[in-house]
Amino acid sequence: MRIDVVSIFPSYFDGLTLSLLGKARDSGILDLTVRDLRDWTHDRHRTVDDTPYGGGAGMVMKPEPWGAALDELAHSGEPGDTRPTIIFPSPAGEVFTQATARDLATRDHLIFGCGRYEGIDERVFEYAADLGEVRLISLGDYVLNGGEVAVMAMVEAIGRLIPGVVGNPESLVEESHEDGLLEYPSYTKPSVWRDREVPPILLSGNHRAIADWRREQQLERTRRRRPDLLDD
Ligand code: 6GU
Repeated sequence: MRIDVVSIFPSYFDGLTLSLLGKARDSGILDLTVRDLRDWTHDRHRTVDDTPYGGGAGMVMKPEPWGAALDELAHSGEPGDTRPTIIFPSPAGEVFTQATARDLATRDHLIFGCGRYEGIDERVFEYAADLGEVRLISLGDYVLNGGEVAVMAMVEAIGRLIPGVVGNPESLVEESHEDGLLEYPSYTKPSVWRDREVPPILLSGNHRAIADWRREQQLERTRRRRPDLLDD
């Protein structure tokens, strides 16, 4: 999979060289490139924002650097090139879930455009729709200063679903949200720690009983912490 990220703070994404995603990049499974939006400016100050038409607080990202960036990144020039999925992180978008991550992990080419300030000139979204499928995606109902942290989260959630990125694929299915429930509690040695015992069933060797207990724990936790996941 190819992922391009465009940001005015590319160093935010240095963390993506670490750990599993770093390995996926080294091995060629994940072709991840982070680009500075200012590379597509032409003035001395490398300007990416301007005042809003109609007035109001703050600044708006100018369309020209975004247009040039999308033109360059959407057309790889390679034969058999497909249209990219172009994602703009936005608190006004659809909410990102594990289902979104699963969907996006099947795409050949993702482009993430990180907005800052009061947002990006609306015409950029219309233009992007000529180049690929546009998605506005939010991390949840709270406000961040820009899309960078949201894109870090999305790239990690999507990247670990690409075949070969997580060494043991079984570890993917036993996690919170993969089956619509929160995950069961885990324990390791010692069997008694500071007077606290590991639930005895886990030491019983009865695999059927352990599986039943874990499922019950998942349901109980989900009922208590996230009843919204059980509606419908
Ligand atoms: Cl994707 N962007 C910003 N700026 N704030 C957010 C968000 C995204 N998701 C939740 N809050």
